Order: sequence, then structure tokens, then C-alpha cells
Amino acid sequence: MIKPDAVENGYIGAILEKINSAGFKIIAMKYTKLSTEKAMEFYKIHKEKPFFGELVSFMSRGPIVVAILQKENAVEDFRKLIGSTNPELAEKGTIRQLYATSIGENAIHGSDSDENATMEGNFHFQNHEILP
Ligand code: 3AN
Repeated sequence: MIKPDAVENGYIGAILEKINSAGFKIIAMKYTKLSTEKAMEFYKIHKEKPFFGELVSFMSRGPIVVAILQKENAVEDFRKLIGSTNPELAEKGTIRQLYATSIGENAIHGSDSDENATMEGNFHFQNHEILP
């Protein structure tokens, strides 16, 4: 997901360019917006965290871009490309170092396991929206 801060700041194109250059294939993509309920559901694993309310209101405040990406070793390579959760700690040249605003508004989300990637893909897309 390209998050609301990055969309608001005009970084969709720059972020997609980084993703393409790093060798990921886009097999599904859309411009959409999460309702409060959908954002709560997506981040339910964090519901006990002190930042949950802030996270849900941020993620539902404006449009986002959601995509399913394909590559060998995709989860690990994508996490490297996006950088640390806190942009101040993110390595130089990573998407969060370049385009994130803060630890809460950090430009982009990437799945943290193959299992979660499948679940999150199914959360955002129907089968017919995923092209080979
Ligand atoms: P990541 O997105 O790097 O996997 P997670 O899963 O720990 O990080 O956190 C999910 C999201 O919750 C982050 N992308 C960020 O938007 C938000 N978040 C994480 N830690 C904090 C924090 N300390 N304060 C505010 N928001 C946070």
C-alpha cells in the first residue's frame, strides 16, 4: 500500500518507479480509500497498541494505492526497499527514507511474510482483479 501521506505529497509515481526498478512485477493494482472499519480490520493485529487510533484515522483519511507484487524473495527484498518503520532510521535510498513523513505516516506498507502477503492480497482484491 502506498499510504495517504505519500499520495497527498505526490509520490505515487516516484514510488512505483522505485518498485519497478527493483524488479517487482505488478500483478494487481488500484487507487482506493479505506473506510474506518476496513482500516481497523487491516491493522487488527495492532489493536492493543497505543498508536492504533492514530494509525486507523491516518490510513482512512485519504486515498491509497494498493498493489500485489511478484518477485523471487519478494517479502524480504521489498522490506529492504522500503526501509525501517521509522524513516529517521531508514537506510539511505529506501522509500521511507526518501518519502515518509514520520514513524506513523511512513509512506508505504509491505507484507512481513508470504502468509500475510496472501491474506492482505485477498483483503484488497478479488481473484479476477489479479492478472498473471
Ligand atoms: P511495518 O509497517 O514497518 O511493518 P509495523 O507493522 O510495526 O511496521 O507497524 C504498522 C504501522 O503502524 C506502521 N507502518 C506505522 O504506520 C504504524 N506505527 C508503527 N509504530 C508506530 C509508532 N510507534 N507510532 C505511530 N505509528 C506507528
